[in-house]
Amino acid sequence: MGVEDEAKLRGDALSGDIVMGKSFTARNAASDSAEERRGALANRRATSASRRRASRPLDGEETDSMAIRDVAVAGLSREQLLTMHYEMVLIRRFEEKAAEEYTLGKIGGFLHLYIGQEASGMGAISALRPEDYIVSSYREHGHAILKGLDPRQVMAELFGKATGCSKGKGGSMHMYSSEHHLIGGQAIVGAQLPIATGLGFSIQYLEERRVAVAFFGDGAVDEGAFHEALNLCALWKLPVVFYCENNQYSMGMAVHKAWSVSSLEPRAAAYGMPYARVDGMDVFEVREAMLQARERAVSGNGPTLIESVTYRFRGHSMADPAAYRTRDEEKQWRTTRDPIALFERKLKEQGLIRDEEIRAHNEKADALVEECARFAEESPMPSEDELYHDVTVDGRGAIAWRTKPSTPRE
Ligand SMILES: Cc1ncc(C[n+]2csc(CCOP(=O)(O)OP(=O)(O)O)c2C)c(N)n1
Ligand SMILES: [Mg+2]
Repeated sequence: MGVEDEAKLRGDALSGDIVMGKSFTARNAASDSAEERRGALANRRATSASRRRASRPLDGEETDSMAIRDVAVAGLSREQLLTMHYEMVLIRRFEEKAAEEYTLGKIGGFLHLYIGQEASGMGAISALRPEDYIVSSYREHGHAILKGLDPRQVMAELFGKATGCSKGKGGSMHMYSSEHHLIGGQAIVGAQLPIATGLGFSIQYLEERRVAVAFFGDGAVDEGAFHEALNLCALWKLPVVFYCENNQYSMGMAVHKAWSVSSLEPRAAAYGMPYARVDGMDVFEVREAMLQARERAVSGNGPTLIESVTYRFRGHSMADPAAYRTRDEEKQWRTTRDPIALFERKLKEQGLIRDEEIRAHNEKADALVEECARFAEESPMPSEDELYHDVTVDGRGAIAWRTKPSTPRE
């Protein structure tokens, strides 16, 4: 993708914030009919979809005719590696589509994209088992999909619809699925660390063989909750993995301006905890570290702190023009460290993927995210009654009382 395309995308993202406000309403009011609006929407979506396809960089030589080898890499079969490639493409496409829908006013609230961090999520979650818990931040759409949630339900949640994974009541920052053991996206920076600690305690208490993984950003390590969680987990040898996705910025604050040390190693050492620093743009490196941390945890040897060094390619949220860093810095990362392009290059070097397979994955992901948006659009809004459901575990408490048929609400 050229810098100009990126600038255009950024422009779109920014105009999205305006679109959410007055100008969107004005344009809607001016439009002659609902049908006309739907047509305009479809056209805009189609244009953006083709721009997304056109902008996807293919890395390296054309390999359509190359001989494919069916060898395992890092213990992963070609089939598994291709699935990982597809899933990384899918979560990027999903976010691009979400950005587009946000600019169209279909998604309310904030929207934090995971673009650029795909290998960090894929490597980590591929090392986990379905029964393992994960707790994440508000930048969790990719985590949710990689953990097995249906992308349609994730998109519907973004749209605030009843078919969303949190019944439309959570939105972008609160994806949740007890079935997939995703114990939430958390909007409070650092909240996921004590929650993972609690999950770790329950795993140990119930003598289960699984782990709880907290996914958090570099900003969360300056919260008191980080220190409380690490201390208790280390003291009680709880089966927890602390996975810091250091994308080098917390909102507009660069890590080197916020940390008095250059890595999290001293902080892990403060709690006598094993530590690993990995290249978050390298799926294999991340996966290996998470496999080791998981093994340590389920063997009763306690928690690990992993620092995955990565980069978010977009602003903190759709509302952020990222004025605190240079376009050159972003370009450098996008053109030389794109985690999907790096993975493709590795697979090509090993003779494990053809360009036609890369293209097919992109097309399949594009088709799926279009379907997700259609599904979300056509889904109903939650009913008013939903406000009172899932609020207390056992139906007791003030809110449950207020919803008793015999109790007037006002
Ligand atoms: C306790 C708390 N303090 C401040 C905020 C406001 N806030 C939202 S996101 C954010 C930055 C967090 O950055 P980081 O942890 O690096 O995660 P990233 O956004 O980079 O994934 C801040 C300060 C908040 N949500 N919660
Ligand atoms: Mg960060």
